[in-house]
Amino acid sequence: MPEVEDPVVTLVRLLKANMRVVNDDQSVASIFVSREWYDRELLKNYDGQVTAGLRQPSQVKPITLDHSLSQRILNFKVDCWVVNKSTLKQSGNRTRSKLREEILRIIREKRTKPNETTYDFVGLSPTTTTHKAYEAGAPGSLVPTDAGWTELNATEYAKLWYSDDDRYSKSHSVNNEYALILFAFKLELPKYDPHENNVNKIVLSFEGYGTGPGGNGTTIVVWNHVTSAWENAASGTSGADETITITLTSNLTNYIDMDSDGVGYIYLLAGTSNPSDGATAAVLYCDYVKCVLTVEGLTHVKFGSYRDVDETSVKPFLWHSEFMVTGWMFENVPET
Ligand SMILES: [Ca+2]
Repeated sequence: MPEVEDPVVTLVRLLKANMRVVNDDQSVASIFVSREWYDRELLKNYDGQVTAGLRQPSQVKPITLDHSLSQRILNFKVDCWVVNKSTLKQSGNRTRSKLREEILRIIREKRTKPNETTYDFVGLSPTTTTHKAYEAGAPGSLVPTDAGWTELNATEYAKLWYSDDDRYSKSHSVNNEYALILFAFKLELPKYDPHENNVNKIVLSFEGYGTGPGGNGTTIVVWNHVTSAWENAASGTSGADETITITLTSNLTNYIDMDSDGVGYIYLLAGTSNPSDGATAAVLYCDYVKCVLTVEGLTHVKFGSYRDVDETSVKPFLWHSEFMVTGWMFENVPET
């Protein structure tokens, strides 16, 4: 059974993963999202800071007569801060307005899935240090650490950013060998609270298709680092875009490979279902790929009140808004 994740960790991840504040010059504002507390030093390097914590009483409410099923109601406080400074692309007050709207948007849009995080390749390139993509041609599946993998270049990465029918393709024409793509998803983990044990569902989706002399088809598999094997194969037989999905709900830690720094990786391998015959190539096309993780615990969030609490008696001005956010989770606890 997965462990219940600290709800503050879940809320911080939700805000962090979805935060998109765009400056007036179209650049993306740098927003630091963390647990409490506010750190004025941090604002020298960031355009804004957002914190979340449980600073009000929370409660456990029985749902059934015997109290076995209960609802835990969590009263969060979320704060955002911006200071006026010369490096801001717009006034501090304007950045704060955008940040306030962004927090309102995220909580409302994700109200029934605050515990779900989508990892995809949007904006990534060989120079980024999150998820990675590699290609190879081989007689069978290669392990994630195989020396035969070549990382995609920047142009190729960009083709994975969106589901937009702009596809990366790997063509391979060695007899009896397959075209392969490896995706390494790097999970967002809080430094002191790795959530490997909190994950209760992993859904991997590959959008694309494969062709070969023996017919169309794509096969995807996920890496089990305990058995050192590719498992849970799913496949499609289309010669045009289709989405192939692997859904995992048990033994999940076997598929989250933690490195020595406590960072978790999930590896997905996609390949043509048929090899090349040496004359006609096996070609694998990928339009978009994603990994969706769900954690145990917080399942709903909604807004209470919010207000601005600026500090204009100090220089530089500190633009500050605070939000009351209610979250809840359901728990089934047997009597002992
Ligand atoms: Ca694409």
